[in-house]
Amino acid sequence: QPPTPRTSEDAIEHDTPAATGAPGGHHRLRDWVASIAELTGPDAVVWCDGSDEEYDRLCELLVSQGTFLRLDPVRRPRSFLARSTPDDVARVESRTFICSERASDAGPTNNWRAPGPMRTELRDVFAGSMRGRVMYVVPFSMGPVGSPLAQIGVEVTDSPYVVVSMRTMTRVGTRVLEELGAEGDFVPAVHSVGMPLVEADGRRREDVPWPCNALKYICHFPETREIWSFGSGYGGNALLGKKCFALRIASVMGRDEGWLAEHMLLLRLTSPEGRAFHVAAAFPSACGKTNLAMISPTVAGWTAETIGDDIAWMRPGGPGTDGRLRAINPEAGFFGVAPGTGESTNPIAVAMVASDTVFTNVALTDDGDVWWEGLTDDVPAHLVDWQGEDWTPDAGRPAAHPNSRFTVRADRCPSIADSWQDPAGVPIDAIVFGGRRATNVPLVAESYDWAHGVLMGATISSEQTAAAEGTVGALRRDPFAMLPFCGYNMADHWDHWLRIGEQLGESAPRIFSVNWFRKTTDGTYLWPGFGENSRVLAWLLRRVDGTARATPSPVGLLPAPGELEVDGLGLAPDVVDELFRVDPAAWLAETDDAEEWLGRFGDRLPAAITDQVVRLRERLSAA
Ligand code: GTP
Ligand code: SPV
Ligand code: MN
Repeated sequence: QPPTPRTSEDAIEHDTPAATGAPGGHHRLRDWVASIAELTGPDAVVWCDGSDEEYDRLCELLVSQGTFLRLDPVRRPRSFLARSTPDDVARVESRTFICSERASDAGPTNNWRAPGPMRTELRDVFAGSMRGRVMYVVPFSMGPVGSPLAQIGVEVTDSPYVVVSMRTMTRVGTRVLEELGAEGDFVPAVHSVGMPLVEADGRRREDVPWPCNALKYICHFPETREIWSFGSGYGGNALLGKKCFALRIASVMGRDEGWLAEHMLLLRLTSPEGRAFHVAAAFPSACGKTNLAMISPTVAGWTAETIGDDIAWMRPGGPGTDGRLRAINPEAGFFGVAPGTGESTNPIAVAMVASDTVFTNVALTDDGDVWWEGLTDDVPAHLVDWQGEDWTPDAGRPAAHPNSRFTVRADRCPSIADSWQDPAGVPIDAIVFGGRRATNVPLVAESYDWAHGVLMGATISSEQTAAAEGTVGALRRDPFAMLPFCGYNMADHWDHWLRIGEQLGESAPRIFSVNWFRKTTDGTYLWPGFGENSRVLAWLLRRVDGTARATPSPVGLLPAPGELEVDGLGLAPDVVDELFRVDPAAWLAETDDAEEWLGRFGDRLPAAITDQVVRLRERLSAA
């Protein structure tokens, strides 16, 4: 049912919007919210309390507006399907800007814009952008409320879809305002879908199920720690606690304050002897973080528990602690890729989304449930695809968008660790870097030392996925899996890592590289992946506890013959050889390419990285 049409007089009456649920104490927060309302001109301002009632009410509203379709309450309780417009399905890296005072602080891998002109441009696009809509104020905590590692943000948005998603993905509401008190610091984050319901001439227009704007801006001001996002309703563009705050802004905070904000999953593994390890792993978007975070180990005696699937904030322990690197998951939910998530690949995620989940851009079954490629082996004979069109298996196009997603609270995850909300974080034993590489990169390699590990992270390359706009399959460098997410000069980020390594000294985690995606010449994966990746984890954690052997190779330490448990996989010996084959000629070419790419950073490139490239070349030439 569309909203009741109103007249221009109504809009004028609402120019000083009524504020519901406004807090008393924090004047800076109240003044900022009032200034955004004045700029954007909503009908009303609603302060969100984060309650279940509020969540249910907004879901009902989304159903009545046609944004949400309620799924069958027996097959998929308390769950909804949203369909975006076809041009708002992924992050827009070309419209993502870092507006630091100096261009050199954004570095060659970010789109830089001067803050002054960008502010002027943003004032123009945001002026009146919420007319006819409600502006929601969403106070949120990244990290357990009150944890010394947590940070607070406030997102104002004209999208109820964003409010319910933020409620799932972060800790929202009154308890956050209490924590903020009267003077607490917060990151201000402004979001508008950019489709006012009152035109400039005062005429009211009807809303659409997925409002957005062809013009998009995802802007970050690192010095003032502000976020402005316009024109998109999609996850990474609109849920501003996630990539915008927890990575781009937080990486700058971490640089200034001595900690790390990384695009990493967090996993707790327990060995057959009962020793617990914690692994942090960085893979580019849609390269397997959620899957690894929810792994069901196939190696006898090992168990795995999930702590986070996308972002880790890590800090060297302060005085009074053991001095190790401690990590929290700043999020409270999972925004995961649906396609490829099935009973055989990720049964934990399948169980996790059995209820209480919002699905975006997946297909709808005839009995009111959801489906996507890879959910089941047999394909339903009829579906409604992600664009709302009839679909049959011979349609010649996927039923679910390749970047379709589920949004669900972390506590719905059957493998969630008891310690996932530990305010002190968990101590990290191993850091893993990976990408999607059909050739060259071995299944697993251990770095020779911390600086070599930083080179491994700095030179991650991966075939482009559907998680951002661009040509799927094209090879691109994605250092630390942070190419689209580092809020400052990437070379300074490596320098920051080198310093943290020095600070950690003997207690530093070991660093490894992995690649689950190596292929045969005819294009099939050499490694079974998913649960079998536990075999690789078991080896690398055995390295941490000093019980597994390795052999040197030019690119790192590889499992010594027989040390990687491959029994029962039915892999031919030449497949295992191929998984670990390091072709010096191909690697020298790869190193040329990496060096040329590193050259873009000029004299910001840390000397230790240049030195590591020299050593890599020496090892390759000697091979
Ligand atoms: P973002 O949420 O975009 O950051 O993605 P992610 O890194 O969490 O990736 P995710 O775990 O959702 O996996 C993305 C795609 O890779 C899915 O289609 C998975 O099925 C597939 N995938 C994950 N792990 C493996 C693996 O070990 N082997 C193979 N072949 N595919 C995998
Ligand atoms: C990614 O692209 O890395 C994601 C999805 O995790 S988004 O939240 O859109 O960034
Ligand atoms: Mn991600």
